[in-house]
Amino acid sequence: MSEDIKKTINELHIYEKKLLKELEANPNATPEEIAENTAMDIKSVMSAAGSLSSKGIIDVKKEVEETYSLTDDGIKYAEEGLPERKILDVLADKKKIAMKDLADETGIDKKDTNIGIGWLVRKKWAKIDKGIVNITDFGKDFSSKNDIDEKVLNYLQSNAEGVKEFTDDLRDGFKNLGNRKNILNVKKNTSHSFVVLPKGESILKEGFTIQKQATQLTHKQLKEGQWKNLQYRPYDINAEAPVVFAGKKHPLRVIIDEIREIFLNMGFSEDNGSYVESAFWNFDSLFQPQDHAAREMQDTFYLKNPLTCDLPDDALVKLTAETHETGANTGSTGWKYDWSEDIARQSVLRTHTTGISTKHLYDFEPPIKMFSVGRVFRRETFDYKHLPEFHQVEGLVCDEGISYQNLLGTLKEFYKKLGFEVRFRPAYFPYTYLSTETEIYLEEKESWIELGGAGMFRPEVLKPLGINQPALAFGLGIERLAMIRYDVEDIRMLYKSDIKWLRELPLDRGVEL
Ligand code: FA5
Repeated sequence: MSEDIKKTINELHIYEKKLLKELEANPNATPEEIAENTAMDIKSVMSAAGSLSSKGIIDVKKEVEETYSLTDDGIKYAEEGLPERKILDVLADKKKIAMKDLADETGIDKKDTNIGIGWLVRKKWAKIDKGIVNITDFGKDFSSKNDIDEKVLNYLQSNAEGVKEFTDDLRDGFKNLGNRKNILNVKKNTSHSFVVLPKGESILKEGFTIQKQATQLTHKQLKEGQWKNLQYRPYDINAEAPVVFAGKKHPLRVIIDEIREIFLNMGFSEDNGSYVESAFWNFDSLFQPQDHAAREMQDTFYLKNPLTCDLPDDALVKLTAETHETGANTGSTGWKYDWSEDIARQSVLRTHTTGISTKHLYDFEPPIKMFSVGRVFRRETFDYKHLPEFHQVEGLVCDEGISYQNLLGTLKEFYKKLGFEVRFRPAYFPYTYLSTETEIYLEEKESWIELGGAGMFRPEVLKPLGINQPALAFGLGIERLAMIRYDVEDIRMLYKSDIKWLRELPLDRGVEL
């Protein structure tokens, strides 16, 4: 204990010491008195007090005292009477007055007439009936005596220096006047007092001397050796410092950049497509029949402008049509329906990034190792794991000898590099066989969440594009990865711009400056 106290004393600033000593001699001293007795300015006294208080050495008590007085309007009302009183005076004589004649009859201005009539009715001194103001019995009663508001008004008028407190009998009137506009003036006076706490008592008991402390060393002091005899105050290296929130990248941007880096390092090259795509590339090139559920309005955003997109060259369109209808040369029987060019021309907001892969296969010769990152759009209802607009990373590898094992290996490697342990589940996509879905376990939801779909492109996809080598492909949701990485239970958090959450995201979770 004593060691602690000694250390605390050592770290006290000279102003803190002066303030403590003064409080020892004069426990009830006000900040102003302390300033005078110690020859410190009041600012230094308050700052030393704040510092002592943060160390639990003294307590700083703050008291706010309010003084009430009348405003100019208040003084006018005290002298001339409140607007409702002026009207009541006339009403006491005439008993009723038409609303329209009120200003003329009472001789008060329009503003006060309106205020007065309001209060007259509220105080039940008068009733208005079909535009006529009639005095009530209650009003007659008050015609010769003051009500509580007027008593307070008079009291304040006779105490021009201001009133700090009202006796019980006046309190309601004071409240009423306070609720009216521009009658009462409130002056606030804040005062501070200090109380020495047990820790402060121990410091005073231990005792200390007040010596001038060196705050800045001069060249001369260093050169001539005077620094050796100076008094220094040790730094408190445990003192709390203000928290600084450095600017940093959005967590979603961070994870996207990380994903790009991983694929580039794994030898993939990057391609990208456009948000607006033809149904041909988004669906038909993927052997999705034209009556497939995913194409329905509830899943896909169809565009009015442009209403349609151009189709690729005739040979590809013709082969795609034949594959859908009969299987063509793919060894498949096809979907057995009449394929429509009009449906293939429809323009859609891409629902996935897989159309980029088929386009890439059409434009480039194997060997191919391509990835692409982008936004996709679906008519989905928001919930904790669904957004109508989200990001996917698409991957494609096409070469002689590529197998389903390569697909699993590639995905495993990718997720491992991101720090995730995933499981694979058999799945179905119209354009792949074998197909799989990767999943990860969500502790909080006690369920598995799907991270992405993948598979080996079917011959019905590859053959029309002129590809004879096998191809693996995958499409992974990025927001879901971010959700897990940043431990958010609801995917919407990523787009909320919740500044508190963004600020507090620790840098060691991979968030970059
Ligand atoms: C596809 O989009 C396929 N194109 C993936 C694919 C590519 C399969 C290549 C085979 C070969 P799916 O609809 O399951 O699959 O979406 C893939 C991932 O996107 C999901 O696993 C999920 O992580 C994410 N995702 C899907 N819908 C949403 C949504 N509404 N909000 C956020 N993420 C979503």
